[in-house]
Amino acid sequence: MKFGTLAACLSLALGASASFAQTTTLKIGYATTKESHYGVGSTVFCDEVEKGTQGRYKCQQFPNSALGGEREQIEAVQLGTQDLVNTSTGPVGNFVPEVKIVDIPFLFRDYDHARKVMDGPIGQDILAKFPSKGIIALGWTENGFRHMTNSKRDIVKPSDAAGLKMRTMENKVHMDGYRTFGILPTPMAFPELFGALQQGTVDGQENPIPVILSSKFAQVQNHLSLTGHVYSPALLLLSPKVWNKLSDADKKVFLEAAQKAGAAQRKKVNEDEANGIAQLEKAGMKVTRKVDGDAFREALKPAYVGYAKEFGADNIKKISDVK
Ligand code: EAX
Repeated sequence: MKFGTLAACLSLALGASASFAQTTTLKIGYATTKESHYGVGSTVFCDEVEKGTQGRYKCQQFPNSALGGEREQIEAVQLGTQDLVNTSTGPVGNFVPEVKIVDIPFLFRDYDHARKVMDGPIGQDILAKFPSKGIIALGWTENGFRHMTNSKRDIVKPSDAAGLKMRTMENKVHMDGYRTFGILPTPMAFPELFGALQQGTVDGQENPIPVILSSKFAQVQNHLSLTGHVYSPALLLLSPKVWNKLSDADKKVFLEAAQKAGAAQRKKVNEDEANGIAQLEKAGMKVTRKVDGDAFREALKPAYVGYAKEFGADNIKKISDVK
């Protein structure tokens, strides 16, 4: 074959391969529905990555805990058998202990305070702790302020919650705090929760309005108390197996996509907070709006002694002092 013909064939072949660039499909999982705050955030992330990589990276979404509970999915991301998870910090402290400080009850005043901490040096420093544990934290998304639901009674003060068997996340910081309210904490993976509430294996649970809404807990719980006892951050976690193959330009695309996902997820949380309580009331839940927050904070004091020992009183103060 003449040199000229060979060169022409080669350039054709190269041109063809460039236009049929390899498409990688990323598996992303989360606990709730595609229409929920996690679904909104995950969809924005996926759309931005596909756009920013000219289609070289696409997502396949697995909502509704299709890939298992959050702990299971985090393990799969660490192992590389799952590419991404959009997860609450609930079980994350078992992988990256530095995360646990943000799970302390009544640590955050409101959404503005929480978002400022996560987006500021404290929150960003926590993200930097993940790579050494075999996980890439692309950014903070959001689950929301957690409220208590149960099938037995209104909860206004801790003594109303005392004796209730409440499902909790697999999170020692939460469980130590809830015990001071007299609650009997029962750690359980999220996929088992609806059934446990339906069968009465547990009396109640605690979750943000967006989760209570999208998981239709009004079907199995008739009391909602707006305790707001914990701010539940969430994270977009990526497998290092994917990250290490990315060009610097694609890494930037992934990080920017995570920022946009976090903003979209927070916006959906705002919307659910604004409209969700009325929807839950309409669905039959009796809502206690006036909760004695001071009584809960007072009850929590013994747990704070343990938190100060574990995380350092100064580090806790650094978070509460963020204005
Ligand atoms: O992240 O397990 C929980 O209660 C979480 O809030 C839920 O899976 C959403």
